[in-house]
Amino acid sequence: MAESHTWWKEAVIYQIYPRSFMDANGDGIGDLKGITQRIPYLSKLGIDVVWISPVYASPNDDNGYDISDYRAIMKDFGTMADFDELLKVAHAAGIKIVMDLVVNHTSDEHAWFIESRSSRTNPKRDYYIWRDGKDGGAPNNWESCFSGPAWQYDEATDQYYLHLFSKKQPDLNWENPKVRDDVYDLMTFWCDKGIDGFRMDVISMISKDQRFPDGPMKDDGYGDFSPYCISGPHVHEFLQEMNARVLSKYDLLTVGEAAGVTIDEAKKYARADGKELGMVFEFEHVDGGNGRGSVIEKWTTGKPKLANVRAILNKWQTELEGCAWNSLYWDNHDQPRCVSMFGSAAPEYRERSAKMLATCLHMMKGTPYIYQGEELGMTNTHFTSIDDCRDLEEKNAWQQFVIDQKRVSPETMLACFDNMARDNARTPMQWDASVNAGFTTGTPWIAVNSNYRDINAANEVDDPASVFNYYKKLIDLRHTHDIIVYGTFRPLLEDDPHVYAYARELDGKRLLVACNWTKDEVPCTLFDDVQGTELISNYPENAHKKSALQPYEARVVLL
Ligand code: TEU
Ligand code: CA
Repeated sequence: MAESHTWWKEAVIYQIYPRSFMDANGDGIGDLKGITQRIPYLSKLGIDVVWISPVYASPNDDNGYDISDYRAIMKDFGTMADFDELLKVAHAAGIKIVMDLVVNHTSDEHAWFIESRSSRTNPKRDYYIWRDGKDGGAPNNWESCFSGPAWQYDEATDQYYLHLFSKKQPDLNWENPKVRDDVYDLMTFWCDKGIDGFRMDVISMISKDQRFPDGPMKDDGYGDFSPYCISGPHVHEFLQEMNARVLSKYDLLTVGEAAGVTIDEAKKYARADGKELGMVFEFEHVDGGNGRGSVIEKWTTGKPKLANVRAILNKWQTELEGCAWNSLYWDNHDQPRCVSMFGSAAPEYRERSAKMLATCLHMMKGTPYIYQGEELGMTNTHFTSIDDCRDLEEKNAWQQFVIDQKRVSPETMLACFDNMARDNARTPMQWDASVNAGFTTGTPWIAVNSNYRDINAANEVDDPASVFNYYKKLIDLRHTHDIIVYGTFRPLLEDDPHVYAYARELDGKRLLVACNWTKDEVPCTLFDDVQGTELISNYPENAHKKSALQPYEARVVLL
């Protein structure tokens, strides 16, 4: 099937974590008015779409991924009028707005759950997943993503409810058609307001194996739910129904966050005929398979290996070709900063490696996502104690592995947090060198990264050699060269220990891309004797060396 051309395949998406982006009222928490103030900055960068992490009413157990009212704006972030103003200003600037749809679960403070837990006979009881205990304990051995059992005992009705995330995030029962009707209604509410799409939180988990069997034992003594909750028996039926009932009625970008998704499943979620979603976020290149090793569970001080990352991304590039559309990302609000994880945050290499990583990703086939601050080369922060942490994933892991199980020393756990805690991505956006990096005039809800005086937007926006303007140029290139959007992907140098190289081909044109993933000069003859136009590099064109790539050098040549 010839590849269909559409706006969201040609777009570059910018993710905003509203709590940490810009605080307009001085309470130390980012808000909608703050985002509106920064639309000119986003226009200058040249992005096409903003994906905003959840802004709905929430008690913030998981910073908004625990929603208590889908039709109201979280008080911390402002009002519905503020949202309407942001949508208007963004659209006037030619920027589309994509909302974060979190419907695998709600907050336990949502009206549906308050009714559901009130009695076994309440009409909303089956909006959630309630089961009797077994052998005096939970219905099965599953562990939640945030440590501890995935079942919470509720004394009032002597049953357990399922929560694959925190106990304040009870899973919705998607088997119940009334739940699906209510979800489609709330989606329609936002589509009718004029939004331009949805990022769908853990959408691969909405269909569970209704037998709820024990999962394979993990090394922390709990069972793994993923064989029974990821890409479950009815997930595609539900998404095709969602598409028919809502998505197909609007011109939307849809991207499913699909933890655990395989290539074969991705071809169903992001099928080319558009009957489910537009694309998915796969996790393979940011999970343990990327060669980073493990101290315990996801936690490690290790770094990914080029061979692993390349094999994973090349597989996704080549195997989805013509069948489904890729999303492209290094960073988001759940991941450490890419320059720290995949590149080098060392002062002598930070900018070069940030530009190299950006080149490596943005010249691939798929829709690229830029996470707030990635375009500045922002880095991981440093945790001196658990008190520096705000994220419940970190706090719960600390309690489980350091305090309760004593399996990891405090020093090692803090080193793991430095390497990969989600809070690394959630420190305030660094706007300038003023107090709190210009993010707030109040006390920020989470500490600003101490390097904000050196790394901030004010230092970069007018500097043609900055990471910001490198990202801007990559975005411009994608907007002007169809080969970058629609060209086929062909791996090159697949066994090279240092260089990630590939070609893109379209209508007889060829794009050569090569990226040195190391801090050393390495041999590379890819560009020797080729006649072409250099589209971008993180080294001056007159500084290239024959048959070599310099530390973290990236080159893109159009033949
Ligand atoms: O993340 C789902 C998810 O898979 C994460 O648990 C991720 O694997 C983990 O954070 C990596 O350490 C989504 C949201 O992006 C995340 O912020 C929420 O906490 C989670 O769902 C629950 O809504
Ligand atoms: Ca605020």
